[in-house]
Amino acid sequence: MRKYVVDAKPFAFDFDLEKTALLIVDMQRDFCARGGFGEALGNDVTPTMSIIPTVKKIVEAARAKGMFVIHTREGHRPDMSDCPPSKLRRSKAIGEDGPMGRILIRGEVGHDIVEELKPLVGEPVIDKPGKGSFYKTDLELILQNKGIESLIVCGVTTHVCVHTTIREANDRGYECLMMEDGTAAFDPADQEAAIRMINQQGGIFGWTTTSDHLFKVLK
Ligand code: TIU
Repeated sequence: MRKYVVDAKPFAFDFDLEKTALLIVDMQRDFCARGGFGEALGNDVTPTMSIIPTVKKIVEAARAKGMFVIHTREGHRPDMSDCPPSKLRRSKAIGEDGPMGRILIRGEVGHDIVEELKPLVGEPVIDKPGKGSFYKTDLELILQNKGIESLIVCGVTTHVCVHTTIREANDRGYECLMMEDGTAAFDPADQEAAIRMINQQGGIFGWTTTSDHLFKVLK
């Protein structure tokens, strides 16, 4: 048992390091670089690119403490047989050719995680077809096998894949701490709203904090 307590909203978040995983959601070029899915949807990717150094510091602090680290990637098979027609109707760019290869397709440069946050050997990478990290993946099995009870969550975008993942995790009994400066939405208004939606009502979906508070305890 290695207990830590982080200053957080709406109140302090305590976790056992041995039962906690750092979950890094979709830090892919398709969301955090120019010419990817994010831009194809009409967004400015400056906010998602700008958190890369902070997420890097968070993952390095977690690794230094021996915390379990998991990465996710949103995307589809090259034949797109796992892409619901309903998703494609509203996100027509999926599968189209872009400057980083076919958009949101596994194996393409744009689909992969940004160089700065490259997973290390032994860190699972969960390929997911949807916004949530639990839907049609083996994430829950991996967490159960590792005895994980709490998740520290970083990644993009806060209001879409990070939120969906935290909501899925809540219903499965996991306690989630979302990193305010280790997550980003394309629009700062969505970022602000997404943070509030997690920690409101006594922590309806969990806790939020900033990296300075986390580094105070993971030093
Ligand atoms: N569109 C948007 O904000 N996000 C996504 O489509 N996927 C993720 O958040 N990863």
